[in-house]
Formats: sequence, C-alpha cells, structure tokens
Amino acid sequence: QKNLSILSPDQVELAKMLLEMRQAHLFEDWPDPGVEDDEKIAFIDQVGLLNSSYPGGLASYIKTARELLADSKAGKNPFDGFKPSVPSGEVLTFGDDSFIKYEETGVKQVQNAAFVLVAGGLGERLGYNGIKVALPLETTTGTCFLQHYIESILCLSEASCKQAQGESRRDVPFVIMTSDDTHARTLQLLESNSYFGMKPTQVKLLKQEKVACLADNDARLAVDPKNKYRIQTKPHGHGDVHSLLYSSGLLKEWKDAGLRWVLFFQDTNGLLFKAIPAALGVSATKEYHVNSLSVPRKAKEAIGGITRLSHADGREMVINVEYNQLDPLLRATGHPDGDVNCDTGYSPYPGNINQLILELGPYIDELSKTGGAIKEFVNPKYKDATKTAFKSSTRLECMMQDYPKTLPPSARVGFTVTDPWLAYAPVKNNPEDAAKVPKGNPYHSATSGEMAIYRSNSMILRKAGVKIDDPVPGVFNGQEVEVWPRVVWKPKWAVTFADVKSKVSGNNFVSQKSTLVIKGSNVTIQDLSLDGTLVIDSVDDAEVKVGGLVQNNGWAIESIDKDNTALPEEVRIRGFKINKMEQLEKSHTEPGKHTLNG
Ligand code: UGB
Repeated sequence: QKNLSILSPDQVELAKMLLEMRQAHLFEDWPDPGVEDDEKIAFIDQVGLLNSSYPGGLASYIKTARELLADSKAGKNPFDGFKPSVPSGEVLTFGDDSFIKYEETGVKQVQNAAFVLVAGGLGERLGYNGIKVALPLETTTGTCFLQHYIESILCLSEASCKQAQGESRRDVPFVIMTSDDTHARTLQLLESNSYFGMKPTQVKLLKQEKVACLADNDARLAVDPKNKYRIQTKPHGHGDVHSLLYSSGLLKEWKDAGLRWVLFFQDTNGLLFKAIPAALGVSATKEYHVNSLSVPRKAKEAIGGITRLSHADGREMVINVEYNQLDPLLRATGHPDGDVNCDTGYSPYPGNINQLILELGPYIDELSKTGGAIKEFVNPKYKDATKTAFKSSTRLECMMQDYPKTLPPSARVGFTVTDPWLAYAPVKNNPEDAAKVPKGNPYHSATSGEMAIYRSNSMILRKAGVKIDDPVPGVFNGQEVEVWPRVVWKPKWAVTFADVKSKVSGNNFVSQKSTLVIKGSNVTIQDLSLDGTLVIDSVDDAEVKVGGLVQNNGWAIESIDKDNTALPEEVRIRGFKINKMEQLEKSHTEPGKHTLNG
C-alpha cells in the first residue's frame, strides 16, 4: 500500500488488479518507498507488458489459469464426450492430373496470399545453438531454410503474376513471428543477406512475448528465484501468432489490399513449398475457410493426428489431436489397440504438419470475436499424486492449429493429404533422440531432413521421366537412411511440377553417386547422362541447354563423428559431410543461348 505513492496512476491500476486477483505475495517483501524504487517501477513495467500482450489482459490469464489448473487437478479429460473418427479430406497424388490442376489453380492464388512463418521456438529438442531458420536445409549448396522460404515465395509470386496477365502486381507479404530467443538473430540474418532478395518492406517481424509462470493451483504468479522484482516467464506457444496478426492490424491491411489467403508454416520443413501451390489450389477450389496440409502419419510418430471429433450433444470438429493424446483417446473410445498403423502401413489419422491455409475474410470475422485468443492448455508437472504442488512453475500454452476449436459448425474446415515423401521433413530432434525413434518411423533430424530433400527431388525428376538410380542405404549418427542422388534446384528453376516438366525432355539419366545442382532459371535438361557432379548456373536472361555425358569423380557423402568438435555444429548434427572431389561447374553470365554438351 505504501509503495503505491511511487507509481503513476496507470501503474497503480495494474498493482490494484494484481491485488484483486489474489497476487499480494508479489509485493510481500517490498521495502518502504525510497528503497529500490527503480526495481519496483521495472517490476510494474513488466506487469504492464504481460498485461498488454495477452488478449484480455493478465486478469483474464489468471482466471483461465485457475480454471485449467482445477480441471487438470481433477483429471478432467479434454475430450470428454467426444468420439474420434477418421475424417475425409482431399488426397493428392503428386504429378497426377488432379494434382497438376490444383497446382495451377494454387499458383494463380499466390498473388492473393500472405505467408506467415512461426519461428519463435528455440528448438530445444534439436539442441542447436543458433536459430533454426539459419540452418542449411541441405549441405550440397548450404542454402539456409530462411533463404529457401523467401526465394520460394518470390518465385511463386512471380509465377502467379505471369499467370494473372494484365492484373496489377503486388509484393506478397511475408511475416515472421519471432520471440526474445530468436528476434535479433533473425533480423540480423535478413539484414546481412539483403533479405535474400525480398524487399525489406515486404517482410514484417512480429515478436511474441512470453507469459507469466504459475507457482501453484491457485495461479499465483511465480517470482523469479533470482530477482524478487521479476515475474518468471516462459513461451506461450505458436498459437500466439493469431493474436499478434490481429493486434498488429496486418489482417485488416491485407483485407483492404484485396488479399484472400493467409498461409502459416514452421521453421524447418525444407519440403513444404513442394505442396503449397496444390494445397492452395484445394483451398480455392473447395472454398475451405481452414485447410490443413497433412501427410500420412506413422502410428506413434511425434506429430499430431487430424481427427474428426463428434460429441454426443451434436458438436463436431476436424482438429489436430496431439500425438500424446491420440493413443489414450482411442483406447478410451472403443479402440483397444490405440494408435496403430492400418494396412497401408500408416495410421488412419493423417499427420498434422502445422501448415495451415486460412481464408482471410472468415479469419478476420472470427478474430474480431476472439481477439485472436486460442484455446489454451496447461501441463503442470506435479510433485506427487495429491496434485497439490508443482515440481517447477508452469504456464498456459496454446497451439496455432487449435484455431478451429472456436469456429461455428458452419465453418468449412478441411484438410489435404499429400504423398509421404513430398511435403514434410522437419529438423527437430538431436542425434541421440533421433537414433531412439522406433524403427520405420521418421527421425525428424538434420540427417533425415537433408536426405528427404534429395529423395523428394529425385522422385519428382523420376515423375518427369528422368531415369534415376535407386538409393543406397546409409547410417549416419545411428540413423538408417536412404541415400539418393543429391539433386537440388533453386526455386527460380522450378516451383511447380509443371515447371519441372517443361524443363526436362528426352532421355535423361542420373546415377546414384551423382550430384545435380541447378541454379539458373532458364536451364533445360535434354538427353543428359550424369555420373558425377554437375553444377549449372546462369543469369536470368540466358537460355542454357544441358545434355550429353557428364562423368567425373563427383561429390561423396562421408560419415563424420558427431562428437568431433573441430567440425561446425550444423555438420555434426547430420553425421556426414560432403567431400567435393570433382565436378563440372558452369556459370553463364551472358544473356543469350548456350549449350552445355558433356
Ligand atoms: N514456435 C513459435 O513460434 N513459438 C513458440 O512459442 C513455440 C514454437 P515445434 P511442436 O508439425 O512438426 C507441433 O516445437 O509445437 C514455432 C505440433 O504440436 O517444432 O512441438 C517453432 O519455431 C505437432 O502436432 O513443434 O509440435 C516452430 O516453427 C506437430 O504438428 C513451430 O512453432 C509438429 O508441430 C513448431 O514448434 C509438426
């Protein structure tokens, strides 16, 4: 009470709110006015930030926390009364007629889309010291995730412009959600690389704030053990992206500019853009308000399952059920075997990959009601079975894919499943944890992430008629993987299957030991036989025809010891490096027609 005199009227209101919310313990050890006043003001400033960055303010946070903590203590099942079943969605088969049609439709829509990358997570499971978007998605070229994402967006937007001839061109907006853990390094990566070719005005960084930690079941805010003038905070989860987009005013800006779609994606999925155009085509064709891109999921794989939940009272929703909840939910509802593969070799529940496509109009309508607040959950680790005390403080969390939970039944919520090799290969697990993944399930590691790029590109070239050798098995960092030829191309060479098909003709062959890197946009491959390494680059207005026999020692994949600290961390987490022995490397810097005949 005495200390109120040192606060401004707004700060007094915040302090009173805390007292009303039974948070008096926060002020318990405060000395008299005149002692440590700056620290007290800093404390109230932090309270102000926590209050303003949460939809509904801190009082609402504490109230929700009390309810969720009571439910957790009572062991309440969040799916009480709901029965799971396998939902039906659009199933895409890469390269068939319907895929190509959806791709074409999707590319047209890119000019009406905004892209949102959630990159606030530090990737504790990966144990990498840098930000994840700075990691190379493959080490053949060393391109980092952020560069690949930006170039893909730019090229898709370019392709979209070309298709929509005559219509005015616009710079597709790109938002990156960062956090205190990633913000400065993400900005620095962009600035030191000239935004990888994007206009800086196209890119907006929105920083998510952490939320207050909770010390007990009464939702008393946890004080930092090292500083009594600081409330402990932890990340709130990627669900924050919705309230941030809403409160930043960007959604309204986009709507006024005539945009129609918002696409969300995560930090380390190097395959994603191979399926984006087709998935956007599905959204446009089916007029989905929410379209969740998903992949066939192995039972018990550490990704959520897209599930239809039907309640006895008539409520229905198609929603992600997290992998740790899916098995108990199935067992409790008449599926005694729980989460198991069916005869396809996959779980019948498609895997959630957090690639969401939302239609902007209905999205804004919903957020005008909710302010972007997403249904939260709490996951306290209790000291014992009485559930009266926590091992360490907890906090509320939210996930972006829970957005549909508040939607009315009339909302058009769908999903699109792609081939298992096409769209998902995240880099999340450190080598030790990846090596423990059950045999046959994806590792989700830097090793498997890179190998998946080569596999996917090789498969796409095969679909375009190129003869490609089968892969050979390899073991790196204790993980068994398939080693395909290292085929890599820049988005400006191809962003759709139609692009690939239009640039490949005749009888082409790539041997297993080969590396093919295509950097130039107008490079056509005709009657090429590659047994070694070929790297081909050109300026945009050059036309380069590549063919003939190219044979050299090439680049080899060599195992390395993950504990060899002389090697950079991004190499060690893969368990291999590329030994560049011999290559044919050609860069055409002059416009005009060129032929490379090996
Ligand atoms: N992220 C943020 O931007 N802020 C945060 O506070 C936290 C994360 P994780 P997660 O698709 O692979 C999800 O940690 O949440 C970003 C689904 O729940 O890699 O454990 C972060 O930077 C799961 O169902 O994943 O698991 C990253 O870009 C499954 O779909 C993204 O959010 C799984 O993702 C995801 O964060 C998946």
